[in-house]
Amino acid sequence: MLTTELCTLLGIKYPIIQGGMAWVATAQLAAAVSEAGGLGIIGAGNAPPQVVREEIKKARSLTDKPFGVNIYYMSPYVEELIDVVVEEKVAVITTGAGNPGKHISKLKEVGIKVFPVVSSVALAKRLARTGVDGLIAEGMECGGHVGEITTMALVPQIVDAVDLPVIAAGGIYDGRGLIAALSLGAVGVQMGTRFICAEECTVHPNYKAAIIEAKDRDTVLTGYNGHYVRVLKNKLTKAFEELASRNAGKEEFEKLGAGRLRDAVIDGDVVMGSVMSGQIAAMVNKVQPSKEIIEEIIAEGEEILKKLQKLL
Ligand code: TUI
Repeated sequence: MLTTELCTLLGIKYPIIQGGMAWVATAQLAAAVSEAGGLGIIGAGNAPPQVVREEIKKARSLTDKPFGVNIYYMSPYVEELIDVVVEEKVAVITTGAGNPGKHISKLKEVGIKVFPVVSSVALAKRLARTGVDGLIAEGMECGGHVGEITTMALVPQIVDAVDLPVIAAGGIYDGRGLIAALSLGAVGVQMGTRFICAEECTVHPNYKAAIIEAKDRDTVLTGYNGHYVRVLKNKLTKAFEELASRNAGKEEFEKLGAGRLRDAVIDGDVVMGSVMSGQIAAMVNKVQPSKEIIEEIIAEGEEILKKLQKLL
């Protein structure tokens, strides 16, 4: 069976973790992914601590397998959220958009494993020194906020730069992506976009349909001054392009973007909402149960390993 050191480290069956997508990664999705043998993640996003606590309790009622919480370090509730995950003793946290260094000792005291998401070698080296358990190297093929380096180039550089387990993210859809990531030195993969189209994912059906309909060139980077977000092209991205064409300032970008992810995820506004998606959207062509997604990837990965073995 296809297994890696990540499985032992996290107590999971398969080396697949689900992205901690704000608004998207609810308790239902996280529990389904964990129940299927991966690591499900609740995306805390900007949600208040009490909401996140309820989500943790809900996930616990749906699975007795380990799951995690993603903490978005731009949230106004970071300190309270750390208290929640410590009190609830979640197995793992992944972190984004910030440095969890000052919370490591508090988290370690209750045995919580910490996996920050990073998008550059410099950031990977800096966070590796804080005592984290591993890193998630996120290439710019991913959805949402992106760095500048592709998964193919980023993962081996981070693997070489740190003495920690590295999980590859960005551009991974199937068994081919999983084996490619392992070949680059990763111990597992994190996948977001494909899990948006999991049956158990609670996003509005319009969001799933938009991903299913997307073709290879249908994502675009929007943003300003090195801060870019990958989303599906729509009327909102046209409005962002207009801002960019007249060199609008940060305030105008922020005003136009405010609340748009929620509009897409909850209300199903895929016209003026922010439909964050990775470049693999074009490969997603149906809604499937999380268990089927995971088992398909593992079966494909095992077939590829057998084929590759014959090359020797
Ligand atoms: O965070 C992401 N991707 C995201 S966040 C997002 S939008 C959102 N909207 C509402 C609520 C919450 C989120 C869409 N996509 N990726 C993880 C990531 N983090 N990539 C890079 C980083 C990062 C960046 C800077 C990590 C650390 C860092 O700085 C560390 C330091 O030292 O300050």
